[in-house]
Order: sequence, then structure tokens, then C-alpha cells
Amino acid sequence: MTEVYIGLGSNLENPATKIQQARLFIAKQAEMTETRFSSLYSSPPMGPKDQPDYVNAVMSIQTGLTAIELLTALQQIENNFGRDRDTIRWGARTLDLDILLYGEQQIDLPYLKVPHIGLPERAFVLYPLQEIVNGNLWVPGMGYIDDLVVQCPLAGLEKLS
Ligand code: A4P
Ligand code: MG
Repeated sequence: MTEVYIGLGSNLENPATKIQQARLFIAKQAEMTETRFSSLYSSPPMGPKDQPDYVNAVMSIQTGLTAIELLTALQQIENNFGRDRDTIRWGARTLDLDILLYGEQQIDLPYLKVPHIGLPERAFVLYPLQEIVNGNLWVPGMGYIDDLVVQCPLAGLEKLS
């Protein structure tokens, strides 16, 4: 079993509810067992500004799936939540699920980069991640979580609950 951190994001159709529904949906998958779930956070959009604010959270799971199997499973869940894959990059979306960390593995495939490459500059990922990790987690190739958080401005991030 591998401990995996997943970033959840939504900015359409009751995003906070979407995030909670996605959490339940993930937790009930046979091959994914929830271990921690962060607070919900709101933040202004990174990327195009003409879209609603986002709600983000981070959860950890234990899984027997490989990273590639997990990516496929998460993409299917995104599709279940009505995600339209033709929309513009960094545009509004009902549900976005990113693999942030897969154990201590570093993966560099064209379609899968782990740790997630956006991690160091995304307050909406780093702060909820720091909330649920045990101690000062080492992020492979990037540094310690506490250092990454200190170096990342909040950029309007607010804890919701
Ligand atoms: N991919 C590569 N590595 C990974 C990984 N570690 N986890 C590939 C998941 N997917 C990964 O992603 C594009 C491709 O990334 C996938 O096919 C997968 O093979 P996508 O989710 O289909 O497309 P996207 O999300 O539109 O593009 P991108 O660049 O992944 O966008 P992001 O990085 O997900 O950002 N602002 C705030 N405040 N909060 C947000 O959550 N999110 C985004 C989307 C923009 N602005 C935001 C937020
Ligand atoms: Mg994504």
C-alpha cells in the first residue's frame, strides 16, 4: 500500500459541495482508503481571472493502485462529476483531481509528473497539504513542506471550515 496525497479543486456549481461529494466518492472506492482530509480553502483563480473563486482541499489515501492506475481512476471520477475536458487550460471546472505525492516516488512521464509540478507555487495546495501531513514532510526533488509554505505567498487563500 502507498500513501498518496490528492489535491481537489472546483469552481463551478457549488464547489464546496462538489469537493465533499468527491471526497465521499473517492473514500468509497474499494482500492482507496481515506486517511486524512484537510479543511476547505477558497482562493482567487490562478490563471484566467474571469472565472469564479476556487474551493480546494487535500486528502490522503492508502492505495494498492499504481500511480498510473490511480491517475486513470481519478480521471474517471472527474468525468463522473461532469468535467468537460475540452475547456481551456486553467479555466473553470467542476472538479479537478491532481496526484500531489505518490509515496516518496518521483515520476516523470509525459502524462504524469509526481510530485505535481505546480506544488511550490500553489498556496491552495501547499497550505492544506501542510495541515494534514505528519511533521515536516519531505517533498521529493522540491524540499521540505514547511520551507515550501514559508516561500509561498497566500495569494488570497482563506480557510473556509
Ligand atoms: N498530469 C500530469 N501530472 C499529473 C498529476 N500529478 N496529477 C496530466 C494529475 N494529472 C497530471 O490535466 C492535464 C494533464 O495533466 C492530464 O491529462 C494528466 O495526464 P487536466 O486536469 O486534464 O487539465 P487542466 O487541469 O486543465 O490543466 P492543468 O495544467 O493540470 O491545470 P491544473 O494545474 O490542474 O490547474 N486556481 C485556484 N485558486 N485553485 C485551483 O485549484 N486550478 C487550476 C487548474 C487553475 N487555477 C486554479 C486551480
Ligand atoms: Mg489537473
